[in-house]
Amino acid sequence: MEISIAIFSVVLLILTSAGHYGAFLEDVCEKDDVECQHPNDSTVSGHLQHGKSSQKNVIRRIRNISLLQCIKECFLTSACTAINYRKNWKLCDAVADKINNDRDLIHEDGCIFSKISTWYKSFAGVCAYHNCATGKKCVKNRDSKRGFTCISASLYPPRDCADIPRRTGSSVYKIHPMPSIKFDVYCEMDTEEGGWTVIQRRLDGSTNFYRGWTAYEEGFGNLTHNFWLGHAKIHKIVSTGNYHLRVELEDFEGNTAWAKYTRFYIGDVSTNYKLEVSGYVGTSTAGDSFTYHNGKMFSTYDRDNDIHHKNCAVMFKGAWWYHDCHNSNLNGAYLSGIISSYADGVIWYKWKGHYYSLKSTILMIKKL
Ligand SMILES: [Ca+2]
Repeated sequence: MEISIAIFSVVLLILTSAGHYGAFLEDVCEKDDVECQHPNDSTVSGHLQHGKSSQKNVIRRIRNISLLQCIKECFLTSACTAINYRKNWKLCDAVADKINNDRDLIHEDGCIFSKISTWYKSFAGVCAYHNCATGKKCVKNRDSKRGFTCISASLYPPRDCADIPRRTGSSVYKIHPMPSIKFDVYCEMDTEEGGWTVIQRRLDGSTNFYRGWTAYEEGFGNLTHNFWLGHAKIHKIVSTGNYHLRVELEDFEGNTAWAKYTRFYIGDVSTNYKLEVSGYVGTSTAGDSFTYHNGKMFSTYDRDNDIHHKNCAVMFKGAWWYHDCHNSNLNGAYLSGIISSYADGVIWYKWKGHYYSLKSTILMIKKL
């Protein structure tokens, strides 16, 4: 018995050490994941400082790129001197500060800091010695004498509110969820570190929310006041990554509450804009009145996609991802406080019950 275990161990040892090391790295590491490949890849020169970041003067934030792409983006961006790279989020900061002393860096678990001066310039190709003005980006251009041209910041535009610097404040901004698609949204920069894209807001009863399918699809209202952004736009935004949802509520006595979900997604028109919501955050103060609607299609008075034998949108004077029928009805009739009718106002059941119509609501989303 002991002999067979010994033989087995020897075979195992041979199998695991027989020259498979290189193949192992290739299997595990993504092609351009320099941190993973390092130090076996002799073409890489950069110095990586693990667990560090610079919080000063972040000039660009780029999502969903590799560490090597992040270094390259820094070379292409005028005034960039270093990067912060958060591997878990594939999040790249281009930093413009001169970091003379490593004591200027702060400790941040999971973040990699790297000075651009420790990398081969040739890595950036023809853009290695660009002289683009601040705020511009160098791009390869074979037709140009220099081999490159400088493009303005508007040509590498924000994909959502999280790409817009917080210091610019809450306001309406144009975002570009996909290269060929752009539209205006309201960005909330003051709540929970900012960067939130608002998809619904109700502040008073001056806007009618009892509208049909097409209105909810296209959106309505005024982005600086009461509005529904529109399913088509919401779908395009949430299709670009994983999104959080934050719900802000206020009653007529000045009390506020919020609820947060770590995943929010709506499908396209072929799914009737089916809702996917999960990950209710336990520290939320409003209670969970939305998970009930997970997996449900959207319904309006002229499009009944709920399982109730009647039309929930008509019964509760709203438009929502009704089931049988609702735990929340934030597009319901604006009825101002305590109501005698059943659940047809602006309702968040777990906070104020079925007989209280809220004063204000905000639904906003942010990419992870
Ligand atoms: Ca029905």
